[in-house]
Amino acid sequence: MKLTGAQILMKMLKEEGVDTIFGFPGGVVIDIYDELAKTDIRHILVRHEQAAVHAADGYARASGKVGVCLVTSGPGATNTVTGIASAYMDSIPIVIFTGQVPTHLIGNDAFQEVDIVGITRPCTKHNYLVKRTEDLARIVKEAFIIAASGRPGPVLIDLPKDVSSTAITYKAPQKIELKSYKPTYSPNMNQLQKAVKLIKNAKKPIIFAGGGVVLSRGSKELTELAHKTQAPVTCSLMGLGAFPGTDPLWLGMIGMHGTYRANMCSGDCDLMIAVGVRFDDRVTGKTDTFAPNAKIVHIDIDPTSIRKNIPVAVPVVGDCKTTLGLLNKLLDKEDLGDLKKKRKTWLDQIEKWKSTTPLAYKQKNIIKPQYVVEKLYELTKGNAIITTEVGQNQMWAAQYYHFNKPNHFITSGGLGVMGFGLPAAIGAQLACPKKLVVDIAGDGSIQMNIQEMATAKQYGLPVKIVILNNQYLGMVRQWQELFYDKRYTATGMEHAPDFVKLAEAYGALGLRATKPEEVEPVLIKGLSSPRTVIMDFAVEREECVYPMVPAGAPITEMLLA
Ligand SMILES: Cc1ncc(C[n+]2csc(CCOP(=O)(O)OP(=O)(O)O)c2C)c(N)n1
Repeated sequence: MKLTGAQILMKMLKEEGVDTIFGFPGGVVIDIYDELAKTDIRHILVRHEQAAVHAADGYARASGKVGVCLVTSGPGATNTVTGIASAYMDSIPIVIFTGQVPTHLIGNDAFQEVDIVGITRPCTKHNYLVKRTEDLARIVKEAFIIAASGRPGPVLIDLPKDVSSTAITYKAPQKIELKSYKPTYSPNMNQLQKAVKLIKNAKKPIIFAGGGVVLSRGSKELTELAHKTQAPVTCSLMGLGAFPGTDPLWLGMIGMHGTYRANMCSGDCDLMIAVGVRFDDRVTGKTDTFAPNAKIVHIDIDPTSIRKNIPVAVPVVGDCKTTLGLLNKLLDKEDLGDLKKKRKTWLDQIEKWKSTTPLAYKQKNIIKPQYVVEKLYELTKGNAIITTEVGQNQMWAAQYYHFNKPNHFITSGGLGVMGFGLPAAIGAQLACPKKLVVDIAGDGSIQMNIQEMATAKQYGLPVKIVILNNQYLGMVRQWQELFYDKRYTATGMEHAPDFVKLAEAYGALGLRATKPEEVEPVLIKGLSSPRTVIMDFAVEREECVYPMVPAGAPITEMLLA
């Protein structure tokens, strides 16, 4: 059977079960688009290639499948880089297809040629330049395996035009053998036994969970471990939802904008069971003062992330879900004693921290951003998928919307990309058409990919955008207020569009609240609409996110208000 590269690509995508591709066409991918149109794979035409990757990212996180994008060479390819770097840092499985100039022109500075494989080498899990049509089927298979297995991540495949258009006799690829790539899923049991011993002896344990728990679908096992050991749980930003935010053992988020009690616990605990985390500097603060009294057990599928930033007593390499399951089984065989009694002093101490310094704000005559997020939580009963932009809006979403389930909080954690939330919401909404999907946004960030309103409208996606409009690049302004004597340089955002009119211009619904009493009615109206909606909330301009750990300080030294 003779097939062109483009036809082989479609065959492989179908075999991988791909049903949705986010993309933007161009000259060197016309052959591929022509074949794509003959399949039942849904193509979502975004308005900017960065958004294609964020949308694939949101789709992957909400669905648990691999997200896929397709863009052209040169500018199309370079426009994807921010999205790829974000997915890489957050370990999100996506496969990005970029067009490339014909093989004989590569290296000639041909029209719209860039070395995208070179450019993305440091921010992809793996990438390929396909030089022969004969290699394409195998490479696509490998790419999907690499993206989704072990520690997931983005894989890029660069497709020269002649590779897509040349017809060859198709042979199905042999069984894929990736010789130097063998992720370790099952942990070393001796290491786990050491963890059990530490758990038995601990007086003041905590569990610190991250995005790895969400990615491995290990929430149930994590919750079981916490209940079994009566160890309170904190999460990184990426881990939110891995443990129920309404559980009595929940401490709140840890780190720069973590809760007082979570940060104090990390300073005081004698055992930290860290699962699927990478000890990012936004979590640890000053590393040599992080968890100074604790023995740390670190469970992670990626051996290179263990001991990278923080010394660890017991390293355990393995899939989080599998490892937590085995740990729970080992603990079932142990006599852990009367844990309620054993933990009393520790849990009492935490209760004291919790009640003396809770997250708090006072809603007076100007809308507080925290109030908007809390109302959103109340009205949605925590059932919405929340995406965020980056900045204060992201932190208030993390602090005031309580996540009880995994895969419901989608945020650019590692790279912190403004402009992530709207395209990610589009991806999540396509993955979960029946769910309510809300992008919590800042007025600055939303303007970075606002053009995706057209995409949402084109595909009839009822995504909701909640703009916490402080007319500032708020998070940077906060740093200027606290550490630069209020010199607000380049952070004023007074010259914004009228977001209500902008929504209307895109054919969406626009709503605005300027007074506290308007918050609830606007949310009710916006959330119940079947349309794409922007809700613009004029919030207190100089509100700050607290607690806050100044960059590089120990995380127990927080500014509280
Ligand atoms: C693409 C990009 N550029 C710059 C930054 C730096 N940055 C981080 S937060 C922030 C302010 C965001 O402002 P806004 O979206 O209005 O949200 P707010 O903090 O006011 O909620 C900026 C500029 C970034 N994270 N991403």
